[in-house]
Amino acid sequence: MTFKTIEIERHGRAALIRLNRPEALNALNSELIAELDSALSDFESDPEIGCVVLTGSEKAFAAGADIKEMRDKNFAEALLENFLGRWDTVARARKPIIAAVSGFALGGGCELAMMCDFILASESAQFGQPEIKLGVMPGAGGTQRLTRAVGKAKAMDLCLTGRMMDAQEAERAGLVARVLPAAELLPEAIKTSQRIAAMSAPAVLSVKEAVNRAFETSLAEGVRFERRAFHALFATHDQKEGMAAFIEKRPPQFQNR
Ligand code: CO8
Repeated sequence: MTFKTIEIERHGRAALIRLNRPEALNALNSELIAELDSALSDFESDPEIGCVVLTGSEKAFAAGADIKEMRDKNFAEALLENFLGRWDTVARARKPIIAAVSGFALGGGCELAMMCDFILASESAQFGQPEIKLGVMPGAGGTQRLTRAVGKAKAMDLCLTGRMMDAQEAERAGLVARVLPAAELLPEAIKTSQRIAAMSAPAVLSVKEAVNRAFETSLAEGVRFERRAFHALFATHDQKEGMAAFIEKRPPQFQNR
């Protein structure tokens, strides 16, 4: 399938989705969201793909929802067409998604990065929720995911002032997993994605589900959930293979990838 606003590549079992609207700093319009939804849904159901990288350009991961598309919308239109309702494909994906962020990740762009499972950032990355400066507020999870990632003080500071946070601050605050030199960002993101995609898929999906459970439930419930998921993995061939390979000092040959 050919897309107009995104590009896709395959790197073995890792897939790459590159947002590609350079004329608008990758602003997220309906067409881009629909194409992203379509590409991700394909990768979700493709057994040859184990992990996805989502990236933008060197200048911008995404500078937010498309302001030109939004400006004339009224409440009834937004409600009836479920405006931006298709955004959460990224958040609902079962396979891991890594955001590789260079340049601006603002508004909906920052929210999109936060829907991914973790963020690798280049030294040029800038994160922010500048919606307040447009007379609105974050609408795709910004007030919730940012607060969980960086805590109340910094989330309030960013959402109320609309200021940007650079990569170093974002890493210190816990929003970003690792900061890399610009030239290393994409190679490292793809390598990381391939590394995850080489693991046993039931273990990968279970880890993702269990870590996400930490944000939805109490500690005791989360720990119970984790133990059940851990027990369940003993029903897989890959558990036998992974442990045998360790004892026999050889690389594992996982079946369920
Ligand atoms: N929407 C539409 N067009 C944009 C956007 C955007 N968000 N951001 C940049 N562009 C366009 C500019 O209009 C410009 O187009 P043109 O050349 O035709 O004038 C082009 O991209 C280049 O932009 P600039 O000339 O402004 O580039 P600069 O390097 O001078 O500045 C900035 C870069 C600082 C990133 C600046 O472009 C900027 O402030 N952009 C807007 C950032 C913003 O406010 N983002 C939040 C948008 S609202 C939002 O995301 C709400 C999300 C709500 C929910 C989402 C739902 C799911």
